[in-house]
Amino acid sequence: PQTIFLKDYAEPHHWVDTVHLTFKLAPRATRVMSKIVFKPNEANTGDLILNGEDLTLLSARINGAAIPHEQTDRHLIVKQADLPDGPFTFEAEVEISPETNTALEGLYMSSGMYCTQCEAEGFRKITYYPDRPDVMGVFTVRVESDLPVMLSNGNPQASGEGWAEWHDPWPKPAYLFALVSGDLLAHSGQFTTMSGKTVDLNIYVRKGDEDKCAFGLQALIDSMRWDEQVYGREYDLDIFNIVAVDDFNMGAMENKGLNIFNSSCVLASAETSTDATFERVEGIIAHEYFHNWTGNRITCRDWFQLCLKEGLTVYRDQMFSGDMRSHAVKRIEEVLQLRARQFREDNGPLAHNVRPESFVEINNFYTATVYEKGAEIIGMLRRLIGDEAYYKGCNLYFERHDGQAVTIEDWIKAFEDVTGRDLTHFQQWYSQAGTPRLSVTESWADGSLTLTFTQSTPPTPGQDDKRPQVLPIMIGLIAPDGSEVVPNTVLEMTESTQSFTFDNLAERPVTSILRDFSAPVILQRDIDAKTRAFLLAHDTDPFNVWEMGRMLAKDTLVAMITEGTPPTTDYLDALKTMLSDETKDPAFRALCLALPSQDDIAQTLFDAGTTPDPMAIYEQREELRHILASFLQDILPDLYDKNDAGAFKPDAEGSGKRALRMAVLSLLTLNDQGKAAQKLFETADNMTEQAGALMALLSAGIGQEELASFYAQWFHDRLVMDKWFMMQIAVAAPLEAAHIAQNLTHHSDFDMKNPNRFRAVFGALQGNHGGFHAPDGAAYKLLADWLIKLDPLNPQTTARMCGAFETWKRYDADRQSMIKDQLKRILGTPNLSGDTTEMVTRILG
Ligand code: DPP
Ligand code: ZN
Repeated sequence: PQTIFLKDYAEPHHWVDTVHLTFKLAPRATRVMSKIVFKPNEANTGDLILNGEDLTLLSARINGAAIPHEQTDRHLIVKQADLPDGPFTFEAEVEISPETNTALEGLYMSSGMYCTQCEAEGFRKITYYPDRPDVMGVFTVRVESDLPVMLSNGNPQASGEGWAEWHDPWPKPAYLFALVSGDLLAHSGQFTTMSGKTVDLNIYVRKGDEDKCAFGLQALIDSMRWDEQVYGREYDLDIFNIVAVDDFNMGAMENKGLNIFNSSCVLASAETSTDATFERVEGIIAHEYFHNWTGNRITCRDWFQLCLKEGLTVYRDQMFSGDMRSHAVKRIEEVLQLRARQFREDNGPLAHNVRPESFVEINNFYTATVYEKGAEIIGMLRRLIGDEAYYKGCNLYFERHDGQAVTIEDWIKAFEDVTGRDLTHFQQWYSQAGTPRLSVTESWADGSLTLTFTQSTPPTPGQDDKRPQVLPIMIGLIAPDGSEVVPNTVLEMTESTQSFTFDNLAERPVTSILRDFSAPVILQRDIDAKTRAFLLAHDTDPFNVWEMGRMLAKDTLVAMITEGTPPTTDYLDALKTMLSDETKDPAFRALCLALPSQDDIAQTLFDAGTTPDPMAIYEQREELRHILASFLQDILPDLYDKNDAGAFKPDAEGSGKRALRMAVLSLLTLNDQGKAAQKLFETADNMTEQAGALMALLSAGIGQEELASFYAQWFHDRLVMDKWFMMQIAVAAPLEAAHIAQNLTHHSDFDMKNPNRFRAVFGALQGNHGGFHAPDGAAYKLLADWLIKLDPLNPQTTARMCGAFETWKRYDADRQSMIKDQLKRILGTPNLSGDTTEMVTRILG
């Protein structure tokens, strides 16, 4: 495999004008006829270089005549000397086999339907083409199929018995191409845009799923309206189609006018989907829709710029979800995710820049760093320049680059131009990996408070010396009586050490630092118990209130694990007060009740210089759950009853109540031998509560009967079955997890070719920290066995799942050596894919 470098970027030798494609669909012998009008790039002339993989070439012509060409297993090349002067038409016919395409990249089949996934480099498995995002063409597509529904990008142009033609007027790179054909039903609606155009909306699904589309359709309509109201962006075709596909490597894909979704990210119904699923569906529908402007109308020059569209689009979908639900709750959930996935990545061997400088397989860079840290950068930019300049800059970017394939520099330049600021230093967020550590000291004299911040970023692979980053640090100052004397203020830190002074203060205030988590850093603050309790009670920033509670919970667990110290009454009382405070949003209280994850505690211990012992972490966390259940026993039943949300509605209010109710139930089950949970399991009319009850029972070591009846009730529903697989592994005791997972791989409903099912089992296993790191190494071996089996079928999903091992250097010598052995065994597998080779090599370091 070859390493590709950002610094080597060169424009293509040829641009594309128009593309005509005809697909004669057949499971093992699909014919693809292409007719592409090329024009030479006068700025960089040379051979015609087309990508193509796994294609059988039947014919190739230029301007109607056969041509001399070279063919490798990756390219078709026509020498410059053999090309006509000026524009020319290239025509080819190839044969491909969608039915045997298990990699789910290019054109493939899923449950009897044809579908495509072309991002990043899948189009080259469909036909010969300059498969790079800076080459944009106008596509016209004819589909010939035995199946009734035939879809492609753009607007429908003509159709007849067994064929349909689509035309997309907007030039696009090949990665946004899509085609679907199947025996599908549409759930339809309409949207009238800000300029009064009517757009037809369809969600296409397999028969039997049509009653799970209403929520997704509403989310689409809400997204379309939001992008008009907030960013002034209107939709630009007559039709917008979404298709649900069961076998899909990612969550969803933003193909122009034809989004393709993993069915788990679009289908939703009260009976089969949890509130978390509803929230995810809403967020992903928005995400893919928002790509229409940030990604499609303006795309990436090359794949190193992936964060240009992903970071920005994640930021946009986060803002949307906050507007639809609660910004405070959403922000806490984002930070939990960021810490669990991105900080974890930044702290290990896979750390990389938000804009990487080299890769072997771009599919390996669809990461938390590119997506979530990429989104944090946009949020910081907005905080630094303010809302008005942010939207002005976005507008300038949209106007200036519409129809272009651009870079991070182009994005930043728009904000420099509207603000007159030099953002060179800020832009370093894209080119320096690692999570900054931020510490702070305070000094007080004569009515002046001085905050002195120090930042440093630990080395990451290939980057030993780090420079200070630009940090927007939002703070507030609170007087001893609880009144806020300095409201939200953004301090702009640019140096390694920097002080900020606040004068004319009557009394020494308490400082609330890094409000709303205004920068993606690890804040190291020595804070005494009194100050923490004060902030817990008086801070006006909900994020920091939660954060204080979080720190208390973490300190409690760390003390239990390392010193055997029982929880302090400070912590227990604070939690009780918080839970009983009915002025606080139930969703927020649920987040406060949730304990830090085992993985989070492991990283915390490691950062503090202690080798984490996964068994001790598991046991002490369980012990704390029991202590909480007993300490809170007076209030739990009442909290449980009061937060019955009644008839199911997947909105913020209902889901907040259910979240709190389920968190309470999990503890209550430790007190009542499962009575309340068993009752709820039987009577619940929605999956949130049914699954919540089952999880509460399983977490308490009971519930096997309910698990069996859950199967009997839901075995016909593949998405609920994913939950059934996942739940029992996720909460298994450490010494049983690998065994349960292994047994489930023999279950007749296990199908390794379906990424959702594979992830249900092995994602749950790696997510069960104690189980994954059980002392016998059984889980390491089991995962490695299955990664080796999956790799020849689906390299992309295999490579991504290797991330389970990325934290291996945290642990003791025994575990390190067991993991290393498994990684080496994977790496030693004959014909291992480039995807997996790159990941394992990087993890081994
Ligand atoms: N479909 C993936 C996403 O939307 C990749 N573009 O993030
Ligand atoms: Zn995206």
